[in-house]
Amino acid sequence: MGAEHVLVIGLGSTGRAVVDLVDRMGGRSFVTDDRALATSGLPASAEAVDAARARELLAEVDVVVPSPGVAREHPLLEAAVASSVAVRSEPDFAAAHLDAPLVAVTGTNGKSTTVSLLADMLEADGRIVFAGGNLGRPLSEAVGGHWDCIVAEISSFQLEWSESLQPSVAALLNVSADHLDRHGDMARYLKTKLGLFANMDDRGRAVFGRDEHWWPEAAASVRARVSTFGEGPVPSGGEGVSVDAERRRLSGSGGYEVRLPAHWPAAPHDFLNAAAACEMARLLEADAGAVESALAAFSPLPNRLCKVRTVAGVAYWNDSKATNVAAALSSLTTFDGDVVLLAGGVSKNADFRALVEETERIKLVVAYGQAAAEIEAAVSASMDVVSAVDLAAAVASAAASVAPGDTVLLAPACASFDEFADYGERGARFVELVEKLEEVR
Ligand code: UMA
Repeated sequence: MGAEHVLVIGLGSTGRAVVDLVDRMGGRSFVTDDRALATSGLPASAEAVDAARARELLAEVDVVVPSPGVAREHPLLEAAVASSVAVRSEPDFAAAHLDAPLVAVTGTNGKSTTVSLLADMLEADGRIVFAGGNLGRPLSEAVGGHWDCIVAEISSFQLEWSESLQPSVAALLNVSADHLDRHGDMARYLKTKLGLFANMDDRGRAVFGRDEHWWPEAAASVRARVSTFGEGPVPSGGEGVSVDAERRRLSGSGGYEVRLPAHWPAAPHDFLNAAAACEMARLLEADAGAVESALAAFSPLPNRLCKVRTVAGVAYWNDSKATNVAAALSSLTTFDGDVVLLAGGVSKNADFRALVEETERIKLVVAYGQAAAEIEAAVSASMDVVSAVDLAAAVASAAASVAPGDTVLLAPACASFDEFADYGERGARFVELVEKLEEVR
């Protein structure tokens, strides 16, 4: 790269990684944020600027890199587009400087677990792997390292300004209603996700969730060779892997057989995440024994359906990462019944009526936070609902309504921003509240 001049919008983990990369490349960056900037730790080549100066800089910079949380309607982005300044997502910007093969995973749910699993599988196979992207470490941090493979979780936000990503293997796991406040409707959301495959040719490998209705159409629209993962058998003439939940096995094309460990969690999405990672590992020619040992050693990521503790015969589970309705439903299927569901936060234009599918399992919904009234209106005709002002009140309300044998599940089906910085902070607060419960009972 020449000495590029870059305007970065947002100084979160993405913005910081970009200004550091520009610095390493000998370029100059300008960074602006709609909140008061904490600029400590910025390299000397980076300058914090206000919105007015950022707008003037559009005439000077080579490229604008927005943080993923910045919506398309942001005035600076609209101005950049109007003045034909190049806008690139951070993964695009970073990938242009990466020389290791890129394996990219997108989808509504299960991305982080699948990426972490795949990275573990490839490491068990002896490869040096950078695992990051939406998972936490921006791809810019991988530039300059010596990697055999980059495994990246790519969100729909990161695909919005992506034009040149060219993964050697890419997976779209599943698509269900999420982030519709940002993408408008399901068709646009799916189209954004499929953008991940746009630059792949027939040397690339595309992996799709076979139990998803859109996959045949998606398969027909990409140039990469397609394989699939899912619960039923691999379609004849096709390639992929199937889950045999009964025998706890994954059976892949070409006799690629992998046993799932006895402690592997039994929810359908857990098997599917393992199958997706296994199929990508198979395509990357990882040894099946290495895949098996990585599965045996894997422990679930924090805030993804973890049991916090049992208080007075009631089990409390934290699935703070269930930030949309499909993830909450998937979480619910893990339990046999008598679940007190804590759902709430910021709605993403989701249809909460889908929760009614699980009426049999749900004993009570505690709807809390900004979306409480919307959730209550959607489900109250079919099940018992109480509302609470925030998460603390929701936990207190759940604890007052339970009987021994019940399960209290935090699977909010919403974003957390009305009360917390992110789902991690929400999960940590839930754990804290549950830890204190015994004292107040
Ligand atoms: N900001 C503005 N104006 C805006 C929006 C944001 O100035 O209109 C500023 C904020 O004031 C803040 C900064 O931008 O200072 C934050 O940027 P960001 O929201 O893009 O967050 P990052 O810290 O850069 O983290 C992002 C991802 N966040 C989002 O997509 C919202 C992280 O994914 C990701 O781990 C990280 O990049 C590294 O790649 C989180 C996430 O919630 C986990 N992702 C969504 C999801 O998984 O559903 C997509």
